[in-house]
Amino acid sequence: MKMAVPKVAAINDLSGLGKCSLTAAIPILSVCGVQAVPMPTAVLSNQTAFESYTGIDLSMDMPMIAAEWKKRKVSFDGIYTGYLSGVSQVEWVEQFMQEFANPQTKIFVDPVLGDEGVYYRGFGDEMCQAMKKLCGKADVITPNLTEVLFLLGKKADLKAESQNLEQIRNYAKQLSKLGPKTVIITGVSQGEKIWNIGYSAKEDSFFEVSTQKTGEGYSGTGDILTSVICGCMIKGESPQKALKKAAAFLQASIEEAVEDKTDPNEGVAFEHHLSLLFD
Ligand code: PXL
Repeated sequence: MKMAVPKVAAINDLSGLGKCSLTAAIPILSVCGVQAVPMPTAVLSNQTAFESYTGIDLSMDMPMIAAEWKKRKVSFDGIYTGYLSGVSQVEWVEQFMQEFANPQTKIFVDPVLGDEGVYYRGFGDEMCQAMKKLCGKADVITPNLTEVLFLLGKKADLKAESQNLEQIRNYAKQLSKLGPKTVIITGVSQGEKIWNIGYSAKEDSFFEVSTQKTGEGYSGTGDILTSVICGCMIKGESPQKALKKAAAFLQASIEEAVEDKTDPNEGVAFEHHLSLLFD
């Protein structure tokens, strides 16, 4: 008999255009054989890097959704958080974890704060401090290098920092001291390569995957990477194997977007490569 379909609460925004957050998480978790139970934090016309957007914040609705889930006695195999709209949502998510996580629940926090050395629109130091606390509740965190530097209170000088992989390994280890057993620093650009650098606190060991750099930065690539890692680890795969699969899937999707000359704000062609992840 097949094992029951595991459930993951996916706490993230729903953006119409940009193939990020929930529009990446839901199909990827499904193809991994995991049920995404979405808790939308906001509904947006498109992700915020386009020249304009419109959105509705769902902070007022999230507690009501959670209350209904409570009535249904839902049990989650995983809780996966991504883009949160502000400090109060981060604090609410902490409470949600307290209420819905059991000892078996794996918690994935993608501490979405910024990229390319700068904060995303509307975020700053206060959001960073809240996110740092949330990372303390996680089993796995997947910051990009900008987020690593913000979380460690360092100047986000990406050009200088991305050159020193030994230093980045050290940062991964430092971040694990906040609480997470696994830290994966994603998308470190160095010359012709993109590095993803993992650290496992339990084994005190590092694991890394590098891919060939193609094209510029595309929307949603971090969300795609974390979603694959989440889906694979919920199915019992090791962080090492999950990262390998995620990087290969992402590379294939990016290569197609480059070939198609896709607007980076639109995201990558992951739909054509989902078979790489088939459960
Ligand atoms: O991919 C991260 C992300 C998620 N959600 C929204 C965003 C972004 C990055 O810009 O704007 C709404």
